[in-house]
Amino acid sequence: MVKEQLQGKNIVITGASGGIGAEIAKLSAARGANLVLLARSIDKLEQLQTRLEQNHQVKVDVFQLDVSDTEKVKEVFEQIFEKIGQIDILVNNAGFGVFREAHEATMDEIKGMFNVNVVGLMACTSMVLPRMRTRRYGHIINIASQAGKLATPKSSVYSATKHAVLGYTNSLRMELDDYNVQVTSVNPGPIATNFFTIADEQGTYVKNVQRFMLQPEYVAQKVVNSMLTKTREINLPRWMNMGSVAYVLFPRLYERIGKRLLPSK
Ligand code: NJP
Repeated sequence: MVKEQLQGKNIVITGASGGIGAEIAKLSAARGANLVLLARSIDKLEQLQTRLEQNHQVKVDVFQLDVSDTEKVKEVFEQIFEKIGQIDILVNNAGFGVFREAHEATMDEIKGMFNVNVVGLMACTSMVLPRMRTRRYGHIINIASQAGKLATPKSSVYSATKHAVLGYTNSLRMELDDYNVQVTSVNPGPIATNFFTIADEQGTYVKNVQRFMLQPEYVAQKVVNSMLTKTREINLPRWMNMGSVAYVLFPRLYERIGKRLLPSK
């Protein structure tokens, strides 16, 4: 993608206070995009805002937002529209996981994951859809997961949320195809971020997948390169996506082997 393509565009990123979201913010600013950064940790957002505005000729706005609070989502997006006019690209990145077997997951964890990963993502998307459809312009990028394609033991709830994100994203793409609005899902494998502080309290999974871990900068680079292009999905690493293809083709075999061989959580 040519660098100029993002120059002066308005990009909103949820979950921008760390991990992949913060890396996407840095790379987008380096390409001249103006940013609106959202997360609960307003102090971290403000630090990133200062750094990006110092290093690049861009405007960065920040808002404190828990995406699971749908009333607040509406309020914040109305403030964003008032402040910057149009949103060209929405990156739905906020999310978390707790790796437990289904029988161990509490209702609070189940509702928490669905409210952030699914309902929050849909709430933010709903706020940009009317204007993107009217303008016949825009790009919605949903950070899903390989867990949205490939079920693994000990991630039943997290995996269910990401399957939901992919179902929603695939429908959305068809609904928006005639409106020139692009829709991309991003399905990475494990990435070295703070995600695992909550997801994998014991550190077992991190230890088992250490050698496969992607770096957040690499994932962010792929996401930013896809902006305003017709990219259906980003699957990282490529070989891991072969697993989800094999799952579709040979589900029984996969589950028989997978329950023993998949990296233990
Ligand atoms: O995780 P982390 P990642 N409302 O923990 C924010 C997916 N993914 O960058 O609110 C608003 O470093 C949180 O900010 P704060 C994953 O499912 C990951 O790895 O201030 N924001 C922070 O900025 C997720 O969708 C892996 O605490 C909320 C950010 O989200 C996305 O990648 C693999 C929030 C999380 O940063 C980014 O995760 C994969 C809320 N209620 C998919 N709750 C992986 N890391 O291995 C959290 O396939 N945030």
